[in-house]
Amino acid sequence: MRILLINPERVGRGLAAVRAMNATPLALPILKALTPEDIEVKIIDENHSSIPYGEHWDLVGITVMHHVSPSAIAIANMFRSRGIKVAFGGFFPTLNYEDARRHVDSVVAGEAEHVWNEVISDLRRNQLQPYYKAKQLIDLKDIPFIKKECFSEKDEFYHIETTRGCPYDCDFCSVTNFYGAKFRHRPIGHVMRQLEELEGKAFFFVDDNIIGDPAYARELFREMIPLKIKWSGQFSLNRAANQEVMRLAAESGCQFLFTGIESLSQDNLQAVDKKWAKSEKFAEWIRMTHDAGIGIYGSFMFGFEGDDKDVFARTLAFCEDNGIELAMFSALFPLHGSKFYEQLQAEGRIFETDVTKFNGQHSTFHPKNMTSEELEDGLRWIWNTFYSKTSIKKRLSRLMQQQPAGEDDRGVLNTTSVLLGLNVAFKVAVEDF
Ligand code: B12
Ligand code: SF4
Repeated sequence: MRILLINPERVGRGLAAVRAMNATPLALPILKALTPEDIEVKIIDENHSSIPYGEHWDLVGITVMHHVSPSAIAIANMFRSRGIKVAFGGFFPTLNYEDARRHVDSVVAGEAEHVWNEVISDLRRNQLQPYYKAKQLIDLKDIPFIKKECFSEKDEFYHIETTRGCPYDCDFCSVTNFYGAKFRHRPIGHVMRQLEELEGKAFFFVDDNIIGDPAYARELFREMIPLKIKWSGQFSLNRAANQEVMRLAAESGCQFLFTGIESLSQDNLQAVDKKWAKSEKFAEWIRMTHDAGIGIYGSFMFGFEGDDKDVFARTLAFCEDNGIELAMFSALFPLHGSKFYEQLQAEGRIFETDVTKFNGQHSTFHPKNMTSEELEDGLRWIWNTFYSKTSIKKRLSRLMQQQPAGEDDRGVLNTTSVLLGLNVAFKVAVEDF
């Protein structure tokens, strides 16, 4: 038997940046690791390889976020028109089952670890069911060990996870709806074995908050120090105040952390239930992260109820004044499956019907204090200005003085090189904005 697993091509601008941060989405190597060895499994990330439509497959599995669902449906149609069975998994089919089920033979809702075996045995008997969903969230000791060969040689770094879920529940986010309110941990021994298997490249921890539980993180980072790896991940900026854990993160090889700062206005943050965020502390927490030797990849959103068209200039000044090395700027958008979506839908403010536009690059609903055009113009302006030569120099000068760009004796890039390289990749990517 042969199974093909697909990550559909990213939708929207900025493909150059995606290529610079190339990594196989973790769901697919997990599925491969869960599949019995007598079945051949091929993984295709459409961002880097073309889909082998001409070959025979017993099942095609596609991982689908909401905004890529039209192209995932087109891929499914191509295979199904040739009599090949298709299954969807991930956020789109789980949170939009009625929309998804019409286009596929099977929907695997929620986590795959406890149901993939059943999918395989039904497939062998030619009795694939239309819907699979595990009865409960898994114990993270059941995340399978993944052999290196399940990842692609083209990966710039490997995805890995230590926890699932998030201790918070912001209104605009769908993570808690999908993964539940419980913050779960993977046994540290399992994480270590996985890191050792994948040794040789840098890592990105896909956890929503790698320091969500500081006690667990402390123990994990201590264990990781002897591995001498380089890694990045995501955290909530308030954790920067815990200097012990930040120092251990740096010692264990952390180069930069992605963090959803979202807005500099406390009223905006309050309105979307981003409880932990204290805007008057942001500058101090960024400084503490830098003091630990870790770079900041900040994510900002625009179009909150309190945002007017001056918000872009204020945010740029904040990023430059605080030496934020890397940033992502998005139009706030109502993610399907979030409380914010329900609220805007009830108020009749969502005007966009094209789901591919729900990726942060477009205005999709009527903001209160600016027009949709002002939102899109402001967004284009801040991307271009932040990734201009002048701004890159200003923001990275501190880092470059501390540590010149370079690599270690195994050829792994140091923090300055990584952040400089990513700025250049984003600079190229924004040229088509
Ligand atoms: C890492 C990550 C990324 C990475 C990698 C993306 C990727 N394809 O993996 C990068 C940085 C590229 C990224 C980008 C974006 N992301 Co993102 N990302 C994540 C994050 C933090 C973790 C994903 C992950 O690897 N989890 C671990 C794996 C193991 O879990 P999983 O993917 O859910 O898979 C499990 C099940 O879902 C299931 N499953 C999944 N797929 C399949 C397929 C089949 C066939 C089967 C059977 C089962 C199955 O089995 C797996 C094991 O149990 C999630 C948040 C989260 N906690 O999930 C957001 C998330 C997926 N991203 C999101 C968004 C919106 C984006 C962006 C639009 C952000 C932006 N503004 O640019 C872009 C879009 C990129 C694109 N493709 O167009 C949203 C999607 C919401 C939605 N309803 O669709 C999420 C949920 C975050 C959120 N705040 O809600 N992202
Ligand atoms: S936005 Fe970030 S902090 Fe808020 S619930 Fe989602 S993952 Fe958690």
